[in-house]
Amino acid sequence: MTIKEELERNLGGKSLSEAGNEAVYQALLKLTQERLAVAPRITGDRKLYYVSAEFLVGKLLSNNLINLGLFEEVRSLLEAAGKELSEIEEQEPEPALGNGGLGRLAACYLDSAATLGLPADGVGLLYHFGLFRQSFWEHKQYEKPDRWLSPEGGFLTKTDVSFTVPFPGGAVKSVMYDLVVSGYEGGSNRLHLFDLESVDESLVKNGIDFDKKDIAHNLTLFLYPDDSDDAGRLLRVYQQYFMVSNAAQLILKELSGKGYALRDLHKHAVVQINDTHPSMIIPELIRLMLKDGIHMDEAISIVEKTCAYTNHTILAEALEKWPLHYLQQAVPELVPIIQELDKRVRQKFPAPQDLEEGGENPNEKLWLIDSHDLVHMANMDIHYGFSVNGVAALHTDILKQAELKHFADIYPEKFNNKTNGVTFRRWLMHCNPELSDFITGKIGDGWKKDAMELEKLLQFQDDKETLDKLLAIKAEKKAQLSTYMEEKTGRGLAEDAVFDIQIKRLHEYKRQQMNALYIIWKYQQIKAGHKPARKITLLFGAKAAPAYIIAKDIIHLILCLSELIANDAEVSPWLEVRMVENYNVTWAEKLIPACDISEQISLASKEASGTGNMKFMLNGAVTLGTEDGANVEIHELVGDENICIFGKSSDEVIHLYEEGPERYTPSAYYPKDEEITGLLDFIISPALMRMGDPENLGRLYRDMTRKDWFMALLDVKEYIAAKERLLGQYEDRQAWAKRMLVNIAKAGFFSSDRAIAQYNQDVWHLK
Ligand code: 26V
Repeated sequence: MTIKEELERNLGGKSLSEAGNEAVYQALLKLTQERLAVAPRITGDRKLYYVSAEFLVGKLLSNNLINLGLFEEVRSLLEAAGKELSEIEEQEPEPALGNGGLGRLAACYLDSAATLGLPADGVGLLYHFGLFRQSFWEHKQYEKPDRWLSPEGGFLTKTDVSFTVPFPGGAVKSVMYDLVVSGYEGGSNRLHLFDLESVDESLVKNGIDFDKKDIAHNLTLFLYPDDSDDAGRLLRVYQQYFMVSNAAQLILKELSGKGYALRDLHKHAVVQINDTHPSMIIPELIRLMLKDGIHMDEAISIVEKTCAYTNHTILAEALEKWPLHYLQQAVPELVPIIQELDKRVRQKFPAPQDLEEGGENPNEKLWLIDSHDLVHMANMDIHYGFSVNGVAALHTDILKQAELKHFADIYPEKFNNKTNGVTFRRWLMHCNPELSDFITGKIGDGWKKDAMELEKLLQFQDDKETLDKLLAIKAEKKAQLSTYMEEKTGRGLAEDAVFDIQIKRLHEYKRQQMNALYIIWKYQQIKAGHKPARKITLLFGAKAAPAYIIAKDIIHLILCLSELIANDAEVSPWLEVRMVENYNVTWAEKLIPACDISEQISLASKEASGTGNMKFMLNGAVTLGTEDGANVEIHELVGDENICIFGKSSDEVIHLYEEGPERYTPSAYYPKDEEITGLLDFIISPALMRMGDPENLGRLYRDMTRKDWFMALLDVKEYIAAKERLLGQYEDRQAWAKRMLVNIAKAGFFSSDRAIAQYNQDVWHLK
């Protein structure tokens, strides 16, 4: 049967052109599911379990079609029937099972592991509600629950695997659901998502509120439940334990299913702990081994050889530390094990004998449990895992030389870097088939399996025809984005504007507020008669954590500026600011291919890697960024000519923090620096205060002029100058197209296939 016949059969005999989009989506889903069901399972003697609280997989239909080799054919069949795949995809709910970079990385890594034929399953939780759905009202963010599960289950399959997880209030049972992860023209692995058998969605009443204490019914309702109170934080511990207990039981079940002894665990399984959310898998595996008669010494030594840890941030507030009494309440059976693990560390690294009462104990930072009875999850991972990695060269250096220096000094052999990567199947082939086809036309399709082949494009860097075509494709993607915006918001975009895009979680360290200061500056310039060479369109996409007040104030500022400018007849022909509502993977897939300038402006040292920066580069955007995270490696690869770097270095920033709060103070700029003062005062100007809420704008103004914890004022002038320089360069269209080409050609290093191959070679040793 041809694909066309199969689809028509799935449509009950109707043709593709007769059927509606929903019916076509169901027909494609069925076709894809049937293919996935028979995709050969990747097997091997040694298997990776990638345990993560987040898997931000995004919509799955196109990705599966690509990996099954059906994408081209389906795309042209639909076209012939007068339909577009992107419209059909609108029918698919997006599983938002993650916050941002960390979760999206996990999804890219599963794709690459399957593509490379490595036996690697993901293990996580089946949240009934993904990251909240964001809406804007009166220029403010509101959150609503995002129920993404469809009654038919979509790509999810319920399995008959179930485990019992002990909690003090009584044991609960799990149900395992599977997503097939198909590799590109390869075999398949699984993403195992555990649900609570007794979960009850009716607990969710007002907005995203629910009874946080009813864990027998709420454990898998939400990704990152609000943790602003004790009950919320305790729920996180319960949730994490539910995840790791299921993961550990699954691992041991598969081990014995293959006929291997428990004490050979480390030979046949490797556990990658993705940030500290799954860290309790260490004591849980030990607990299960003790129950099976293995002694503590041996259990510890087996687990040490099985577990590896990835660190994704140096932000202190994101490094998990749980009060011991929470653990006593939620996971009492793990507490004696954690105490034993801590005791062994203390024996090796005791407090100095002559330590005076209240004196500083230099070894305390190595301990699992500190003197305030806080359990440092990362410390457990580092002592009792065999590998610790950062996610970009600079990040790993900072871990080794500063944040985790005390550990790197005692375990130098454990530390390694694995610069992040992204899957080119989703972030080029799927989201930008025009560019993808063009590249293939130029250099063949070898790059799809070996991304380094993209370098072959360099031979065309002075070829006018190639450069013109690159500009034409960018223009086409901008037009498509404009159409999509028009459909979603009723307002399209000026297609000949330069598109400057900042999309990422809203956080002060990512400095969306610094971009807002640029907007104010540009607004004032235009008002003063200095018009730019062409219109500048600044696009934002970002969700702020519901309890993160300043982040929400920054959204408020951006939305107020957006309206102020739109209503100003003098400025609006030259400047436009748009913030998309409910930014998610689907939005990213539309925005990234249309981007000219990629905003990567974090305070140096704070962005562990970034992965958006890689996706933008791959789609021919030029990075405007600080020397931070993977920007450093992008800079090295493309050279000074093809990136725009500004701002203080990570060394300088770290130095400023070390010197204490008096070292950096916004009072050095406000009100001393006239230009900066004019930008900050604008936040509370009558025009803006009328537009917005004085409470939010006033609070943000006070924060930025008195605290500015992430030092936006430190770099803002250099930032404005750098952006102006880049905008100037944009006007030489041929020279710009060459920059685009070099960025695309040099992006091969950032393929997640490369990253996964390195993890396998250095850490996992799967094949
Ligand atoms: C921390 C917290 C803190 C409490 C609120 C909920 C929450 C959720 C997640 C986290 C961990 C954040 C770590 C993270 O997402 N890091 C990002 O990881 C990306 C992939 O490695 C990397 O590209 C980004 O630079 C890094 O910020």
